[in-house]
Amino acid sequence: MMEKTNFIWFDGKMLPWDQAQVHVLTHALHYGSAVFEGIRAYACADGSSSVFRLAEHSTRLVNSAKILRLELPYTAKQISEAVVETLKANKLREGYIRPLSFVGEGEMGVYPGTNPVHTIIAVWPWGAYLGPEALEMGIRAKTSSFARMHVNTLMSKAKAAGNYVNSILAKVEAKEEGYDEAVMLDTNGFVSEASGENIFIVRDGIIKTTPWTSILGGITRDAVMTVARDLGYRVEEQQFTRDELYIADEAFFTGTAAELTPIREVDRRVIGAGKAGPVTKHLQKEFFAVVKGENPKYAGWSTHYTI
Ligand code: PPE
Repeated sequence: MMEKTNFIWFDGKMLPWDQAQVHVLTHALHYGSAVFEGIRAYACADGSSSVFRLAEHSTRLVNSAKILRLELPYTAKQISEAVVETLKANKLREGYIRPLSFVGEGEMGVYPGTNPVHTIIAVWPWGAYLGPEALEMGIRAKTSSFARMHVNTLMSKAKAAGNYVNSILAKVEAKEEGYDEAVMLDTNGFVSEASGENIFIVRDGIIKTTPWTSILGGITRDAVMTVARDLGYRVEEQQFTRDELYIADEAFFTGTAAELTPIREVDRRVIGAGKAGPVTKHLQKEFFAVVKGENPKYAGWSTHYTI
């Protein structure tokens, strides 16, 4: 069970957690007509907290709504302000933030018509997404029998609720077969992303990640590419196949929830040495320093608040 906090921001009001409810005929519940974000706040050494790349997450929410033609009555700046307000109201120093904008009740039927669009922001403590040992030991992944959506099937650049049925299919299959996560291929057969993470490989010192095609444009992906390039690594956004993944020296997932999680095995092929490799470890160390606001070079990525 998730750990509850006290308040959920609901259309501009701070409601007690248990009162933030909707009707069963909410359009989004039937048709997946919602867009959301996942953001993390980290406790910093100086006693403050830092929300990682808040502006980019709020902008992506606004863009997701635009792609779905949802009328969002807030600007990215207003969403960012509401996020900080919700963290403060809950006195949460560190945790996960989930803004969600969804089509409410009114008309039934696929066409959302003039149904109202509601927005909520919930926050709660959330530890390592793929288990406490994953960040250290790496995880075991399986190539999914489900392909990631074709670029004209669902809009992968929108973080839309409906897109996640594809993720659920892949994740459930992987877990039931004893793996931690699913690696999904695109409809051309190239590696796309995981159910809730982007994917990177390292081979002969070169870092490679999927181009911005069938994937969600991960904000962690962007941060890791930037930090890696600044550290002097060569980073390429290029298609690669599952067998290139099998013979990679290192592989890892990135995501707000998963952070930077090493992959130690794919389809029963051990990746590299079967544990976090040197490049992965280096990037992981830098990444955690950056998200905790410890690297002044990336101060612009931190929105600080104090409880
Ligand atoms: N791809 C997918 C499909 C995805 O859901 C995420 C985030 C990413 C890539 C990485 O994006 P970013 O967080 O901007 O680096 N997945 C979110 C939801 C996970 C969940 O189970 O819920 C997340 O990590 O917050």
